[in-house]
Amino acid sequence: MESETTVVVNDTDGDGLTDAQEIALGTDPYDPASEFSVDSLPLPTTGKIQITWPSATGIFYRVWNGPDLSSWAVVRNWTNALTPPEETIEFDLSPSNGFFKLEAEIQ
Ligand SMILES: [Ca+2]
Repeated sequence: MESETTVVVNDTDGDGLTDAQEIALGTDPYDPASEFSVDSLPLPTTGKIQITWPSATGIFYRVWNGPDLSSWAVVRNWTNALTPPEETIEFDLSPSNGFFKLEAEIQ
């Protein structure tokens, strides 16, 4: 059994996040393919783009959007995980929605 200190500092799967960070984010600390990342999927028939990321209860998320990598605007302010283990939101597909970034915070 791992001690709390071991969980806090170990990166068992070697993906750059500690086991404690992965447990908090809802990813698997033993699987390097289980990562905190954002997937986007254009939905041509609806004219929208779907943004999906892994989520966990107790974690708050904020979503940003911008036409380039230097101009950002908040499109969803800090919100607790609504549908863990995954969150999905949709936006209109337009040139001004070129890039998205996601922040996660344990509060
Ligand atoms: Ca890890």
